[in-house]
Amino acid sequence: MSNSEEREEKSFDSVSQGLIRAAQTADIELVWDRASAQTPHCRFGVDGLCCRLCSMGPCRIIPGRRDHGVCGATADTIVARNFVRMIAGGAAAHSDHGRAVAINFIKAARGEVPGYEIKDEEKLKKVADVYEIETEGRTKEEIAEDVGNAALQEFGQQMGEIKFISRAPEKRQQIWRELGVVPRGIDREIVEIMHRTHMGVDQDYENLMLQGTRAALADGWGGSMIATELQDIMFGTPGQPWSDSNRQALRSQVNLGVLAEDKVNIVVHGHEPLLSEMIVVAAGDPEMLELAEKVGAKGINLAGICCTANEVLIRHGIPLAGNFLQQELALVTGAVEAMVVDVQCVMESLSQLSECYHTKLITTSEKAKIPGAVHMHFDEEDAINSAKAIIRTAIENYPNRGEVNIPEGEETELIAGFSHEYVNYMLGGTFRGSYWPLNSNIIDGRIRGVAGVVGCNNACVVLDSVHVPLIEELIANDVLVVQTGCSAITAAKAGLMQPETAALKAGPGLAEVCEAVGIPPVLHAGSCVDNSRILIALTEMVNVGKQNSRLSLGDDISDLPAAGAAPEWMSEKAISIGHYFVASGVYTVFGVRFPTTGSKALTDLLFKGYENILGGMWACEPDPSKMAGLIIDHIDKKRKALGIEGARERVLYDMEMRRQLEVE
Ligand code: SF4
Ligand code: MSK
Repeated sequence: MSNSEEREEKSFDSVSQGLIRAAQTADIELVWDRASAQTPHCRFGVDGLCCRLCSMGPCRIIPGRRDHGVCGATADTIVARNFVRMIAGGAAAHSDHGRAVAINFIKAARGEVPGYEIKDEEKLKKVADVYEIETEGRTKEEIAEDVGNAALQEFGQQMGEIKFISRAPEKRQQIWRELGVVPRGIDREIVEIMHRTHMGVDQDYENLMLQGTRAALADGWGGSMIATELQDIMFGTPGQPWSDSNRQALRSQVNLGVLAEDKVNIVVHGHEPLLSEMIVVAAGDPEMLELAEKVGAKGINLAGICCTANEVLIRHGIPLAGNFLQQELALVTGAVEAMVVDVQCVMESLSQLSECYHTKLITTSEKAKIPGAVHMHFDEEDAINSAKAIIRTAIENYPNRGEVNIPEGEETELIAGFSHEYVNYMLGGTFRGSYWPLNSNIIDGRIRGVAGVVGCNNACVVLDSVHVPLIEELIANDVLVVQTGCSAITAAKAGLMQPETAALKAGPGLAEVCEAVGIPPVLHAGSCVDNSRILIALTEMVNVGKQNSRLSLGDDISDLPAAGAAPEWMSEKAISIGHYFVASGVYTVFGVRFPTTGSKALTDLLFKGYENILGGMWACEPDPSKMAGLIIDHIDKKRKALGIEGARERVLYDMEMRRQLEVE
């Protein structure tokens, strides 16, 4: 195989293939080249069997030959410590995001950050209710300040329980309390992992996992949920923004073809929407547009990468340039005047790559600087002017543009913005918004079950090659798919987020429901922190059954015919998300590989034992069709337990079916 064919094999998405070829012609190194240079990966690292927690090590376990580290630590201890440290890393990232949002939220309520406001009063009151904050006779700003303070104090809380735990089904809360894994405070659980995994502390893998579980719950039902809820109140809940007349999902476009040849292209990348929201506002400012015209551009074109992209998509319809592995390819188009990054999932390679093009790589967070990038501090207290300064830098860079290679006409349509509130509204209507039609359609078998398919891309697997076939097979088998993160961007690129997809690719039952309601069979719910929306949606499905026993799907999330997947995961955040889903009672399948293979005892606990303890459990399966099979089998098992099974064959979504669809 030629070098060129090898590189094409790195992407399932043809737009990316073209740009990978362009980079190769220009002799430019990309993520796939570095991945290839790193293989074969160190086996100790892959299996989680390497410990470098003290300077008597690093210690590596070779089963049967070298079973202990210098201190006597076993494979089970070493693998568990590494795994829970991954949870701590992921939970810290999401939660620090949530903290930044909470601080800004308080300032917005006090009127200290011009440009930010309290938009969604309905949601504010709901969240205030959870925090037991008085709302009667108070202004939205007064309520918001109390909500912000209540949320912020949960990061440093030392005792008691974080409040959003009370939103989970009662049975779930009881399981957590009996196990002693209810988070006391968000930061406390993360710090305790770092303490317990220090040399010579917690050396019992099951006990380590209890703390891993508590920290993961502090992420999903804590930091991530705070980020989602407060962002919605400040920026508007997707699909249900601050006005009944404006309830709608947003149409947009996806893939690198959204870059414009005749406009100043600014790509926002990272995770926190505090800055990108202001960039959206400033990009429409007449002063900025006039400036763009002066340098010969026909306007300013915003697009996003990764979860910052998802945030501005679901609230403003800003197009998605691409997912995680496409960040370098955006620069390879030669058409990006500025790539503006905040935190998380930003590759350091962008700095070297930007030297090959005219693109200015602009870091904006004090927490995330990159040598070689231009740092323009984003000051929330002067947000609009900070955003304008960044946009001005991009505009001034437009005349420096050289040859461009935009894959024009290659963008795909999508609709997005399926927050839990919008799904509620779509299913039940304005006056009786409810999940009851969803439960009803599951009970009568039109919808087989629900799967949350989320997570990253990973340079160790062909870009998008696991996400797309998995999702296609799930919907062909009447499984409604809800998505976040880079996986959502992948499905959008494959055209799966268009309402027409239901008739073309979904099974007959799911297609009928989607056509009746007017939704695609694959719903874009937002960014990584918005996985908390899926927790609330699952809880709502349980609650519907409490209101009407004929619509019951059990007493707990673990009773639902539902599952989760991260087919091409790569980050610590994905592990934290996966574990809070498992701890919430969800069967969760990861692709690529799993970082606990060095310990049979720990892997058995996660993959089997947890079913009896937590109701949810992990699985790992790199093959998309086998992964779909695991998810569908699990959904069928839950349907059977609920007494709502019905004979149905699994549709195997093979290449022939895919070819036929393409011909049609
Ligand atoms: Fe080795 Fe134990 Fe030190 Fe880890 S903590 S590096 S296993 S001696
Ligand atoms: S951005 S964590 S690569 S989903 Fe949320 Fe994508 Fe994974 Fe980052």
